[in-house]
Amino acid sequence: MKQKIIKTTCTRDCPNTCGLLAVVENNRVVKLTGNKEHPINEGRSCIKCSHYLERVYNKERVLHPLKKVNGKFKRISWEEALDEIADKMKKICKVKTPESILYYQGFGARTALKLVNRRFFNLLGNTTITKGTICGGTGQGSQDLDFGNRISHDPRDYGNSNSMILWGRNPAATGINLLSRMTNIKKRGGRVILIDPVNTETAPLCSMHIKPKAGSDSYLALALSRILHDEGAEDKEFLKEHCINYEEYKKIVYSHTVDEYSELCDVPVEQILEAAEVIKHMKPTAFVLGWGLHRWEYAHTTLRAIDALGAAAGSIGVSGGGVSQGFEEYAPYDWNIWGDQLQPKRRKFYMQLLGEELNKADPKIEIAMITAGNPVSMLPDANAVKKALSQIPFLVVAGHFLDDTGILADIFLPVTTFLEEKDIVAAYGHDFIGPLNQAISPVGECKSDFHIFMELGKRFDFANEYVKPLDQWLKIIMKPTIERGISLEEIFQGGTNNPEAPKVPYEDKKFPTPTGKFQLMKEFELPKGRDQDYPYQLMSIASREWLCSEVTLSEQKELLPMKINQEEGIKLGLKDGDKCIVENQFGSIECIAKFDKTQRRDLVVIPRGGWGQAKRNVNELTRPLVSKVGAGTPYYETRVIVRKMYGR
Ligand SMILES: Nc1nc2c(c(=O)[nH]1)N[C@H]1C(S)=C(S)[C@@H](COP(=O)(O)OP(=O)(O)OC[C@H]3O[C@@H](n4cnc5c(=O)[nH]c(N)nc54)[C@H](O)[C@@H]3O)O[C@H]1N2
Ligand SMILES: Nc1nc2c(c(=O)[nH]1)N[C@H]1C(S)=C(S)[C@@H](COP(=O)(O)OP(=O)(O)OC[C@H]3O[C@@H](n4cnc5c(=O)[nH]c(N)nc54)[C@H](O)[C@@H]3O)O[C@H]1N2
Ligand SMILES: [Mo]
Repeated sequence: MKQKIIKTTCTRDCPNTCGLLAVVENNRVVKLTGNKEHPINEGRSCIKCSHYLERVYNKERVLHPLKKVNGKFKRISWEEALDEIADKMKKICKVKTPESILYYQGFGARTALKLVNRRFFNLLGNTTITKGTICGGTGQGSQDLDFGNRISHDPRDYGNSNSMILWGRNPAATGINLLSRMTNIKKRGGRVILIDPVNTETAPLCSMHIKPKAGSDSYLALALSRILHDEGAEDKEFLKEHCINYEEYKKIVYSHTVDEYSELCDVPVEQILEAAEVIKHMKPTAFVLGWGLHRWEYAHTTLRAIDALGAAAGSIGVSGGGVSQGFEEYAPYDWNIWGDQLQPKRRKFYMQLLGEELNKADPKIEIAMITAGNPVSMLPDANAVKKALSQIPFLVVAGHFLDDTGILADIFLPVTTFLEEKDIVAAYGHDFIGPLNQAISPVGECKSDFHIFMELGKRFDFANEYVKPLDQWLKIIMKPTIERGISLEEIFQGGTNNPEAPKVPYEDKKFPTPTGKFQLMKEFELPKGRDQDYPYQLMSIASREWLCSEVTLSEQKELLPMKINQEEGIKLGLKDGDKCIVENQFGSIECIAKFDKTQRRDLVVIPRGGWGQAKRNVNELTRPLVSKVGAGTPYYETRVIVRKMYGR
């Protein structure tokens, strides 16, 4: 059998954005593996990749357009589907206002060509779009305050680190590219410390695991800085020469003793001292922050206290050091193509408050289109989101499966996977720009978002300026990168580093802040958490086995696991493996209790991403809220009670 090997890149919502090789026989991908030539993943790939073909060729995948008639989906043609969508949109624009049309773009895939999606709605008029983010906004917002711009170290630079502090990150599940770099630090005699309230799969891979009270890390960062200051081990030159607000920051650091901090973050003093020893003696220290840290209302205090600790530790602008959080995955593209400048005055809904925004909308939403997202499973207060989306007169969903959002659609449009597409993708975990060379033709009648929007665009009077061939749009969108000397051919042959990306950010100690200096935090406020009468903090974190809500129904036969400290479980009358109820003011779900002897007693852990259809949606319990900085989503500001289930 003749085989083809196609170089492509994973576009799934994950910081790794691995370079992959698709082995193709007879227009079918028979194997998907890591590409050894890719400088970041170097041939590695994760469990999600090895199972991805099961998703591409899954019998639950939708392969032709569907329309709901009398509550049941029936197959229709693309012509019918697109005509109906275009007619309804034109009518609403005429008899009401484009404001009654909502576009919601999820985080499913963030490739170059996706920029034309929102452009379509901007050309249509002052349609409603979303603001805020359900992923990394808080980290970006906070680091922008300190550094002027959030720029992270290239993962390859960890080859120069002598220690690493993984703070609220779970690379064993979410970050395959970090694992070998962690191992190499340990091999060189350095230490890798994990700071995470949860016992994750990453903990056994680290030299030490510190488990602070969830959401209280700013106290831990301040305690570490206080020890450095007490011992005269702070980076005096950097703090005095390259920072502003040093006196104010020092006052915050000295506002508590190490013992008081230890109590506030619930970490034994000995552990804080041990971590301080590593920061003092194993320089440079790379502080590597995850996304878990973001999901708190006051997450900026944590981020900013860690940035400041990085400054005190002498990590900033230093090879092998840094406080790295993430990368701008849209960096290589021309943002004008989104076309938001065409609609400067328009309504925007907070993504994370979608249920509430839809309920109070005036004018109300008549048509909504959702692409690459599953808001019913992934937004907080899922019950409210589901109810509000169900009430929209005409809902169009473009995706792969009839997930919790898909099943609400009036028209469902089946979309290709990245293996069926030509495109370009950048990452939020590194600076490498990767190609999507089309490996196979579309499965069934699926079409890419790009082709859907082009064909929809043909039906409108702005078609002339909107409808262009794919290669032409790619050239337009990639213009800034092409101007930096990179050709598209180079990208399609394997990819390239973003030429703008520094290997060691801020090596020149110049910061794009208004003062040109690193801005240390000068205020500190961390109010007491809410709902203290509910005993457990609910940590709804990423699962190692699956990605966000990309699961199928047949994989969701069991109830969600809920990890609880063994003694707490026994206190509640539970046995390991018992069914239980987890509930609060937002909802109630059934779970299977899984005992963990060493887990913190004040929290329970339930993986995110399950579907309500399978009684596995943890977001039926989460609080809809916007973080104080960066318009992020504080999913973990949620507390619950756990009850034994009787009589079932
Ligand atoms: N297998 C898999 N991979 C994924 C995903 C997935 O669902 N599954 N999701 C993808 C997405 S969308 C993203 S954004 C990334 C996320 O990547 P990560 O940030 O690595 O993963 P998370 O589970 O979101 O959070 C990491 C850890 O933060 C911890 N954490 C939460 N709150 C706190 C706190 O207050 N203090 C401290 N110190 N730690 C805290 C959690 O316990 C969790 O273990 O991964 C991507 N990759
Ligand atoms: N409780 C709780 N909830 C959370 C989080 C948490 O920590 N706790 N984390 C949050 C985070 S970090 C994130 S990023 C969000 C993710 O929230 P979403 O982006 O809504 O979730 P996904 O499950 O990634 O949904 C993406 C969907 O798009 C589809 N898809 C993939 N590629 C394409 C494409 O090219 N076109 C189209 N049309 N569809 C495509 C996929 O099949 C999938 O169904 O969830 C958030 N939700
Ligand atoms: Mo995310």
